[in-house]
Amino acid sequence: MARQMTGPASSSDPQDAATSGQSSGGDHQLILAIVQDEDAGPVIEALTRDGFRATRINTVGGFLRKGNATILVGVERERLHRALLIVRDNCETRTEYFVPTAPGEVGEPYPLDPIQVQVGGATVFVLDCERFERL
Ligand code: 2BA
Repeated sequence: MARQMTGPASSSDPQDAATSGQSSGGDHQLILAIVQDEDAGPVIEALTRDGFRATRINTVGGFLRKGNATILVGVERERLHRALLIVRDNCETRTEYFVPTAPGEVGEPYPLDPIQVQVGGATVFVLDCERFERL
């Protein structure tokens, strides 16, 4: 049976709500924060210390092709601001270099001058959570 973590039961599926009364809907949001590898540990630690639950997924940035981390945090709407502050306070801006390449006349592409890019603090998406359950 589904366990409700917080808040009143309010499912988007009336049948589910009637049978279990255990799902919770529009009072939650999902933070999807893409952070640099070095910052992921401190962000997760600070979030959990403050009572948030978080999941880290190891990801790779499309531009630099360098490992980063995507952190998922399901939060009650009234705690969203606090969670975002924690993410912000634990992420740094760093300088990285991207080496573009040009096609070679024969065989391998050859490297051009490195381009400097500023990475981070964090890239954050906040999504309304239609439904949230712990089963
Ligand atoms: P990457 O795609 O590896 O991008 C690393 C950094 O390279 C970016 O830092 C930005 O400064 C630069 N960059 C990215 N795409 C570029 C482009 N087309 N032209 C010139 N410079 C470019 P951030 O903006 O801080 O992004 C850090 C990481 O966050 C990204 O790693 C990517 O994994 C993610 N990200 C950023 N914006 C996103 C978006 N709109 N959708 C999905 N993921 C995103």
